[in-house]
Amino acid sequence: MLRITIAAALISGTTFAAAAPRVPAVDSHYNYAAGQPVKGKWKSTTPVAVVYSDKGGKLVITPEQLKFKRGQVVKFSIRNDTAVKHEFVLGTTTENLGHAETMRISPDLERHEVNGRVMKPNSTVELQWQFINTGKFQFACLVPGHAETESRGEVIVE
Ligand SMILES: [Cu+2]
Repeated sequence: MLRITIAAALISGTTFAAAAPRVPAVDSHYNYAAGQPVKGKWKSTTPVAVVYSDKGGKLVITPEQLKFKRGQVVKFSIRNDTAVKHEFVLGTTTENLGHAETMRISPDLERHEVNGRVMKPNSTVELQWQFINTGKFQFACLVPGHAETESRGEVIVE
């Protein structure tokens, strides 16, 4: 009797997994609430252009808000149209505040985080990313002095 119950539980478990949203397996190597970086060619990748520009000494990031669906793979193409170094880091507000604090303490530390890119002046970088979780996230520049003053972009995943 007990064996039958376990078998039934296993079958219903399988059915549930098949009905779950089609989100590819999360790589446990990464631990970002916003999702994970993905490499290579994907059947369906959404190209998204983000531009950092200088408007009279003030950094303007466009667009200010982006909306995606859970599971969506996005190829960000981020252009830094300014004369200074900036960063594009994807995360929750808490994650980005933590990274900003780390950079403030150790400004010379080279960042190896895979949820962002460092942009040299007048350059374009790319980041292919899959949004695994729903929620509100942000993209920000966490360079010391910038993190405190520059505007941030908002990402909503539904
Ligand atoms: Cu910046």
